[in-house]
Amino acid sequence: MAFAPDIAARLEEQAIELPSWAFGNSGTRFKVFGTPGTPRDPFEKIADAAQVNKYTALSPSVALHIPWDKVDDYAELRKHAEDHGVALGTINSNTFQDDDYKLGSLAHRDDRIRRKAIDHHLECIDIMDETGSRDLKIWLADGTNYAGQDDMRGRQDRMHESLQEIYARIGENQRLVLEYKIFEPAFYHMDVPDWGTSYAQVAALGDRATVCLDTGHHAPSTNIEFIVMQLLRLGKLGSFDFNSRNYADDDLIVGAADPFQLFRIINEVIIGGGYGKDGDTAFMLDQCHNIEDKIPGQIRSVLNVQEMTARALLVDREALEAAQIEGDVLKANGILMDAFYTDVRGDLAEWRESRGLPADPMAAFLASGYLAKIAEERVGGVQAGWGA
Ligand code: PSV
Ligand code: MN
Ligand code: MN
Repeated sequence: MAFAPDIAARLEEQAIELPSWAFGNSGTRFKVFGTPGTPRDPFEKIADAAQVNKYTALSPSVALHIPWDKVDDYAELRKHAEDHGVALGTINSNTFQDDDYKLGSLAHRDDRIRRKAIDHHLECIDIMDETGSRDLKIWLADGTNYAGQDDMRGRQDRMHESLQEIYARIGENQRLVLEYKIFEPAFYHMDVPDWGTSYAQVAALGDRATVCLDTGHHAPSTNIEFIVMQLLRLGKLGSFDFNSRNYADDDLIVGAADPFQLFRIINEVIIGGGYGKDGDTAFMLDQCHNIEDKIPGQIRSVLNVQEMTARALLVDREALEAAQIEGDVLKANGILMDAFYTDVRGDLAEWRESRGLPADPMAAFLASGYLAKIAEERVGGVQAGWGA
């Protein structure tokens, strides 16, 4: 049985941005395992990311991380991406790998260091103007390790002032997206630990400032779909960083640890109007592939998101609402579970073929010989920003 035409059409609206850093080698503090053919520069990362889109048509853009993806000529990088059938997407800033930022960046007490961190973000916006990117994504490592180490309120106030200066430079068609994270690298408090803090900070800036929800950045057992609902309700869910976690910020393949949670999250995005061409919520991946091949890892990831999106689109909304009005708890829950338990893999294969895509993108990519080709051509690939 093929998808109903309305569902088939809605699936076409799916776009999942890939992180450039997923294509570099990464690892843990214990070891970084290299992969043959790892990209040596941003141009090669984009070429690899374009492979994912080529076989799935799900990932039309690539996020960059500055300075990891710094180049002399961004117009050239943009052209290179377009030649490979993808666009340059979100620009991620980085104020966590410089000695100056040991005690913070945008929230730092020292004017000089705050200035340096603000200037880095202004530079990122200049880059966005050249790459045609809409979003500046800010994730801050700022925080403290010990009670009493610093005045938490003062840090919040300084961060607000810094963000205001950055926001003032954000263009009419651009957005500032502030990501939160419960802990790490700071272990006593983070300056943006949760959605409420991120919301309070972006709400104080204006309409073009929103929240980024990274699925790996919560305490265990947090009801993430509730946060999704609330941020959409408030018009502030700018983007997702999708990944899976079992323990901390694991950055594993999205949908690997808990596909049901991914289904519930996407279900709330659809209900809240964040999905597809009418929605303002960007789907992105934020993952690292420590032991698996990177391109296949990304292919698996976007297919997982597509699969849970298809299942969430299948929810019988009318029947669900009727059951809710009746107060029929088990019926309502059953309707949702019916959609979740539907095996959509055959229908998705058919959907792809009808659009000139391979029914099995992973098999088609593996058969293409691309991995062997890059392994031969590229020597000395780079480490992503993460790892040892
Ligand atoms: C650090 O936790 C992090 O994984 C954040 O999720 C950012 O999005 C990402 O790094 C890239 O800066
Ligand atoms: Mn993230
Ligand atoms: Mn993270």
